[in-house]
Amino acid sequence: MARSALSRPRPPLRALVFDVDGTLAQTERDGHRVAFNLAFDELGLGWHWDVGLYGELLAVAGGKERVLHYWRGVDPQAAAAAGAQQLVAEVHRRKTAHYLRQVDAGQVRLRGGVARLLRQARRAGLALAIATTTSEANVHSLLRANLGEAAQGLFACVGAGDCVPRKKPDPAIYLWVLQRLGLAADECLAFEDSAVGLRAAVDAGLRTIVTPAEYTLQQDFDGAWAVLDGLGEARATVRGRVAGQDWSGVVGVSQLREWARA
Ligand code: XBP
Ligand code: MG
Repeated sequence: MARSALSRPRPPLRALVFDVDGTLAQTERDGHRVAFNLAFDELGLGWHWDVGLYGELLAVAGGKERVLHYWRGVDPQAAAAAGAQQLVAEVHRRKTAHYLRQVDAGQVRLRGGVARLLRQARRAGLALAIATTTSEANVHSLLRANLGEAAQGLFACVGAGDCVPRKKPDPAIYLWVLQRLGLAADECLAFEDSAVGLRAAVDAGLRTIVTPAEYTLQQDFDGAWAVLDGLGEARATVRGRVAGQDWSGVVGVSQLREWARA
């Protein structure tokens, strides 16, 4: 009798797919938020996103979408007027330039264990990919500033920003990445930091490891395969829950292969 899909063994792990903001680095509070405020000041908009307000606005993924959402809240008429989209685009262009300057100056560092795991995964023959809402230029700068020119060759595929029409929590960016990789969801693991990102990854069928970031610590990660403090380093193990069980250690390739098979 043919085996049912339910009893079919899971295929071996082939790729790791990483979110960027919050997952690779804590970019939001002191990076993107500051850059948005500089752009608002330059354009004389009289807007300021403080730390608390920005945390609420992060519910809307995508910088342009976040600006428009905020504008609709403070001045719905102006936000609906002709030319509103151009202003949003100009805010975002300036904001991106400010953010890139910070990243290129080395002010945004990768989270602990990220560089180690990326290198270890490549050495072990796993493909690496990015699935993010942020703009593609931000991703390349962050990787180059932290990993040097070698970053170029590390990733098989970078899914970013407007390469799909709908941003997270829609699964489109993860489905785009899977298609580019030519892999099925059960051959990959995703890494996310937020409930919005987790939704996107899970709806694309990916088993997901969540490492909450400064803005997402209190969120609900129902549906995650694992929720961990971070990825860990040799002398800095992390703790968390994996498949409903307590776990502590350092996230490495052999551990990920085991989790992917489970
Ligand atoms: C996070 C986002 C982004 C950033 C800002 O993306 O939602 O909008 O806050 O970047 P992710 P942009 O967690 O998916 O990496 O202004 O370039 O959108
Ligand atoms: Mg994120």
